[in-house]
Amino acid sequence: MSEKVHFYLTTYSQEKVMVHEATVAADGLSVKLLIHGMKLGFIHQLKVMDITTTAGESLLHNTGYYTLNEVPGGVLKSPQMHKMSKTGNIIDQPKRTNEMPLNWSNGPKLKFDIGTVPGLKFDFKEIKVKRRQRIQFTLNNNDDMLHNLVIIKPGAENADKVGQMALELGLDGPDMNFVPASDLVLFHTGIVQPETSETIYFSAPKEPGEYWVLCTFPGHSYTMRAKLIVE
Ligand SMILES: [Cu+2]
Repeated sequence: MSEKVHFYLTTYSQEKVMVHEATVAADGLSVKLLIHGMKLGFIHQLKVMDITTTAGESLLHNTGYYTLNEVPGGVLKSPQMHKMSKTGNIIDQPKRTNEMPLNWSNGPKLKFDIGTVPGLKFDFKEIKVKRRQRIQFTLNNNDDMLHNLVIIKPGAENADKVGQMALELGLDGPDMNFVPASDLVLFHTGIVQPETSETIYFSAPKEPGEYWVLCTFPGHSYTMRAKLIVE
């Protein structure tokens, strides 16, 4: 049965979800998982790798399946704005603009199609634009990890700082797309699943400078870094 179900899934739509936290019970007999990305109606496969008993015996069955039919009191897919996080904070992300602003009657001046490459990198090192230009940015996630794209103010220390702030979001991280509410952040996408894309719209800053383009997904910001050069 499971084999058939799995085949169905691979045929139609398969996505990876992220185990954000795993807490082992005091008696060692169960584990509580905090998972980001589960979808209603989907069958979720869980494969437990390399776990042994204290005596060194491995698991008899290391694969399980779970169909998500409902989430009691939960929210399944994050709307863009005004959502409650797990710790009860209101999430408001006004710097994520997925619709072209209505007053851009001539459309964007520049369109960029950006990709990701394995090894936690964007597929570009720098992009040059002119100040105040209307820009359309599409992040295509071509590898098998979760990524976002965050444009922040210039300054090497600021890239480190925003990466650190994203880590410190803790439990609220996934709900906030790992984007901290900070003045250093100018524009951003949400979390982009593997093999999907997201488009954002923004006007280039009026101050020339070398702005950072980061992925602030935990652990990515040190290598997933590029520049938006505003001339
Ligand atoms: Cu990333």
